[in-house]
Amino acid sequence: MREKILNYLRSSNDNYISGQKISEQLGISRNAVWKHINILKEEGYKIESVSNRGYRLIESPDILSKAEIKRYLDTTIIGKEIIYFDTIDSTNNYAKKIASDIDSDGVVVVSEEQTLGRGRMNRLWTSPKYKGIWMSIILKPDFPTYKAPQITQVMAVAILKAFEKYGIDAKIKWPNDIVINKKKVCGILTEMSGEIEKLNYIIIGIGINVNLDISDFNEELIDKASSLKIEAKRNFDRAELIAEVMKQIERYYFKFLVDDLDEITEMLNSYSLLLNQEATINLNGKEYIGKVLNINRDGSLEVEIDGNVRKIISGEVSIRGLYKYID
Ligand code: BT5
Repeated sequence: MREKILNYLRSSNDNYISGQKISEQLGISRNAVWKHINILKEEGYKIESVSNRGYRLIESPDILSKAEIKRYLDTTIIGKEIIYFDTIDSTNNYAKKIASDIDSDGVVVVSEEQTLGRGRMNRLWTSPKYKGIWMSIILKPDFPTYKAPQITQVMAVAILKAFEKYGIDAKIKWPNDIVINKKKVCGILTEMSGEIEKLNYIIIGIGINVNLDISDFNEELIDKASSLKIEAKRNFDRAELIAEVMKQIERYYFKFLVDDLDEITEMLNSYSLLLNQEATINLNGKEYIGKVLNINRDGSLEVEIDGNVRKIISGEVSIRGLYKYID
C-alpha cells in the first residue's frame, strides 16, 4: 500500500494531492493514509503536508527499498520479490535461512549495511551503510549441481555489462572479482545446497562498492580496493544501478539456462585480467607458478604449469603486481 501511495505522490509531480483523494483512490481511510505518510517520512521521504491542500513529495531518500528499486526495475523474475533490510549480519546468511522455503526463482535480499558481510572462506566483506550494493539472489535452476560454480562467471559478465552502461571500464579477475584500475570494486560469493544430481538452491552474494569513499576502507584494503565513486569521481544512484544489475543478471541467467554461452565465454576472455599472464595459482593450499591460457566454455581456467595444461575449476590465482599485497 505504501508503494502505491508513493507512486501516487510521484505521479502528481509537484502538485499537492489531498488525503481524501488518496483514500478514495486506494480504498483506505484517511487515517490510514496519514499513518502510511508518517512511515514514509520516517524512511526518509520528504513529504510536505499542508492543511486544505494535501501532500506533496519533495525528495526521495537514497535507499534501496523495494519502492525505490521498483521505480527502475524491468525484469520478469530477478527482483520480483525483494526483501529489504536497513541492517543485517549478511544477506547471504539470511538468504540461506529462507531459501528452502521459497519456490520461485530470483528472490533478492538487500541490505543497506552488513555487520558481518562475508567473502569466500569466511573472510570479511566491508559493507558500510548506504554506500554500496549488498545483495543476495536466490536461484532454483533445474540443472545438475556441477554446473552451479559457473554461475559466478555468468554474474561477473552481467555486472560488467551493467557497469558498461555507465561508461565504467572494468575487468574480471577470475573467478569472482571485478576490478577497476587494478583495484577490486566488486566481489561475488556463490553458495549452494544440493546433491550430485539435484540442486536445491544457489545463493549469489554480490557486493558492489558504489559510493564508498577512501575513508571507508581500512588499512588492509586501502591499496587493493576501490569504489565506482572513487574511480569515476562522481556519485551513483544506487537504486538505478541495482535495477540495471538485476536486468543484466536476468538476461545472462536466461542465456546460461539454455546453454547459450558464446557471448559469455567471449566476454570472460576479452575482459579477463589473467589471460597470458604469469600467475601464482593456489590449489588446495599448494602454490604453483603457471601461465593462464584461456577461460573455458564451462567457466574453468586453463593454465600451463611446468609444460602441462591443467584445468582449474576454483581456486586463488594471483598475478605479480596486480594488487599491492602480491608484490
Ligand atoms: C569476495 O570474496 O569477493 C566475495 C564478496 C561477496 C560480498 C557479498 S555482499 C552481499 C553478500 N552477503 C555477504 O555476506 N557476502 C556477499 P573473496 O574473494 O574471498 O574476497 C574477500 C577479500 O576481499 C577480503 O579478504 C578483503 O581482502 C577484500 N575485501 C573485503 N571487503 C572489501 C570491499 N568492500 N571491497 C573490496 N575488497 C574487499
